[in-house]
Amino acid sequence: MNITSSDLAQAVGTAAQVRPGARMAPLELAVVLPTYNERKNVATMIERLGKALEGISWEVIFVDDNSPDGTSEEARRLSQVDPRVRCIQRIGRRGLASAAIEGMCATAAPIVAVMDADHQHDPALLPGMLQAVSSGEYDLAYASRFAEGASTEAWGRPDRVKVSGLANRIANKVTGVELTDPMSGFFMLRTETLRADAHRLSGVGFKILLDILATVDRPLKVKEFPLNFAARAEGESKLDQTVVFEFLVGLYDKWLGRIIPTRFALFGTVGALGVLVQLGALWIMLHLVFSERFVYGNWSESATFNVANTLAAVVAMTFNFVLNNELTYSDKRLRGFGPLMRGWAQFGVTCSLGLLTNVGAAAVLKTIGLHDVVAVVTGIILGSVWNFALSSKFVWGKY
Ligand SMILES: Nc1nc2c(ncn2[C@@H]2O[C@H](COP(=O)(O)OP(=O)(O)O)[C@@H](O)[C@H]2O)c(=O)[nH]1
Ligand SMILES: [Mg+2]
Repeated sequence: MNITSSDLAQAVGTAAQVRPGARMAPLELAVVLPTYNERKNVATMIERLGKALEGISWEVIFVDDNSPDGTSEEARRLSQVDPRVRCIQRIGRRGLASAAIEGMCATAAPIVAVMDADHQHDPALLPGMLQAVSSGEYDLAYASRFAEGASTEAWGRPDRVKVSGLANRIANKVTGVELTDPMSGFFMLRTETLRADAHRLSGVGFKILLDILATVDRPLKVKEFPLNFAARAEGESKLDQTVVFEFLVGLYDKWLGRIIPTRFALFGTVGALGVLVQLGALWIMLHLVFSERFVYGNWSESATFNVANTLAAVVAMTFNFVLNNELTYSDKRLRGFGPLMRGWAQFGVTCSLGLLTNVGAAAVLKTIGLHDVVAVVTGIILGSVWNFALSSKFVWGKY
């Protein structure tokens, strides 16, 4: 029996809502749209995709990181009456690159595209890109903001154009990938190409296209499509604040990530900054707070040192918690007063072993006559190994 869209409509009693052209032929193309707070763009994107992809059998997959604005609910609402619409709602996760990878791995379509959901990418390029990839002539098609015939004028962000230009040059040098816009978030390839190397993609920070090009061993034949990069339709950019940081993290991950894992390197860097904070706090306490002019002047020198160093370590611990929450674990960031206080307390508890090691080792080393700085730094190194192991599991590791 052939089921038509009007049969479907009758069955669910929503004739008016079933979109014409719902899939009756084998799936040709999946469009993955990573989303975070894009509720207002969901329906209009589906509409534009429908127009651009007429005559093509396609589906769209929203990969939403549990956006507080209800993007997932909106996608599911439309999905109920349009089988071309799917939604992956990720809980306790953040990250554009990993969302794109999960979306691309979740389709049965032989070819997959990734686009921004905010209307900055023109869906009208999709049929041409599909033609280039499905004909077998090219392995990958992508839309470039900087190719001949492209423009970024409508974007209205000359500052971001400059950052992108610089990032492109660095990326070209480090990865050897020569494209006019390797940071583009709009591209298409065969899903089997992606799947073959999905486990080797870094999925952090990096723009996913560059990640793919730098990861796949054999060179991919790439076709460039000039893009008129538009201004965002609704909502606001999530990458404005972090675009430089994400870029550097991605670059590190591709470059040295296999030797020292990126997260550990970030944790270590934050820890190193914490060392400076602890030394600074210790200096302030020894010279200003616990100085002879104050009531503690009659404490023994080593007692004063241990009390001051313990307090300095607590200051550094708080500093590390804030920075790790913002940077190292930005994909699992704790938000709001309650979760932050709980996280800080948990960080304190899980680090208390580290803190004991830290302060204890410093005290022992000091009594055997080592210099204050050597004693403190050795304590910090020993303590931070504990801190990383425990906090990544108990403070940010719930998921
Ligand atoms: N799933 C998911 N999507 C994201 C995340 N950050 C950004 N996006 C989406 O990725 C696309 C590009 O992000 P956008 O903020 O517009 O970056 P910009 O275009 O570089 O300013 C948009 O569709 C965003 O909703 C994230 O952490 N998770
Ligand atoms: Mg955007």
